[in-house]
Amino acid sequence: MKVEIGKVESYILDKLERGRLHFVLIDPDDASPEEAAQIAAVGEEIGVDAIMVGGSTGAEGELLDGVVRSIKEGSSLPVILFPGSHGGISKHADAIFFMSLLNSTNPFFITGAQALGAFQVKHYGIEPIPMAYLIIEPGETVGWVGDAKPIPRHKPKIAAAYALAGQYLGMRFVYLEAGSGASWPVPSEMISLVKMFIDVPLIVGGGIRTAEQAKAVVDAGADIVVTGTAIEKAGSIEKARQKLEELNSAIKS
Ligand code: 1GP
Repeated sequence: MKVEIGKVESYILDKLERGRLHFVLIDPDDASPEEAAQIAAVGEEIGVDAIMVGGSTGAEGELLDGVVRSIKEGSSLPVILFPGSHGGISKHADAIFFMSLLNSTNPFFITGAQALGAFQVKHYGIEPIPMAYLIIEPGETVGWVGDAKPIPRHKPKIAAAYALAGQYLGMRFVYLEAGSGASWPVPSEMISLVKMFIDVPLIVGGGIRTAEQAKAVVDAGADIVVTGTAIEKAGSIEKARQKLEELNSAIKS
C-alpha cells in the first residue's frame, strides 16, 4: 500500500518549485479569533502561503477551535496545525505538522503525544505532514516545555546530524526552531550546513523580525520561513500589514 501525499503537502511542494515560502504562525494564546482572521486575510492579500496555528501553552480546546474556524472563514489559505502536544488538534484545520521533537529528552515529545493524537487526526480527516522538529538555542518556551536539549548555536553539525536522521526516519520536512520570540534567529551557518545535508524542504523559524533577518535566513538556504511574534505583536492591523509586506517581500525577493 502506498501512502498518498495530501492536498496541502502537494500545494506546498508545488509552490516550492517556484520559490521560497512564507508561513505565518498564530498562537491562539496571543491572538483572538477576530485578530487571527484579520491577520490571515491580510496575509492572503499580500501573498503569504499558509497559516500555522499552535503554541506551547494554552493553544487547545475551544480557544484553538475558535481561532482555526475564524481563520477559515476569513481567508482561503491552508491552515496547518503546529501542536505543542496531542491537545493541539482541531478538526477545523486542513493539515497538521505531525512532528517529533527529535532533540527532546522526554519520549512524550518524540512519540508519546503523537500516539495519543493519531486516532483523532485520522478520525477528523486532518492531513498529517511528517516533520522533524529541532530546537536550537535559546529555544524559548517551546524548548523548556518540550524538555529539549537545545542544540548549541555554534554546533551546526549537531543540527545537520539530527536533520538527516529525521529525513532517514521518513520525515518529509525539517524545522529548525530558535523558539518564538528568540532574540536571534537560527544562525546562517547552521541553516547552510543543514541544507547541504538534507533533500527535504527546510523550515526555519523563531526570532525573525526584520527584512534583513528574513533575507539572511533565506540566503542561507531556508525553503520556508515562519514568522509569528513580529506580526502578532505589531500593535494594530495596519502595522501588521506593513510588517507582513516587509517580511514577505524579503523572503520572496
Ligand atoms: C515559533 O518559529 C515560530 O514557533 C515563530 O517564531 O514568534 O519568534 O516569529 P517568532
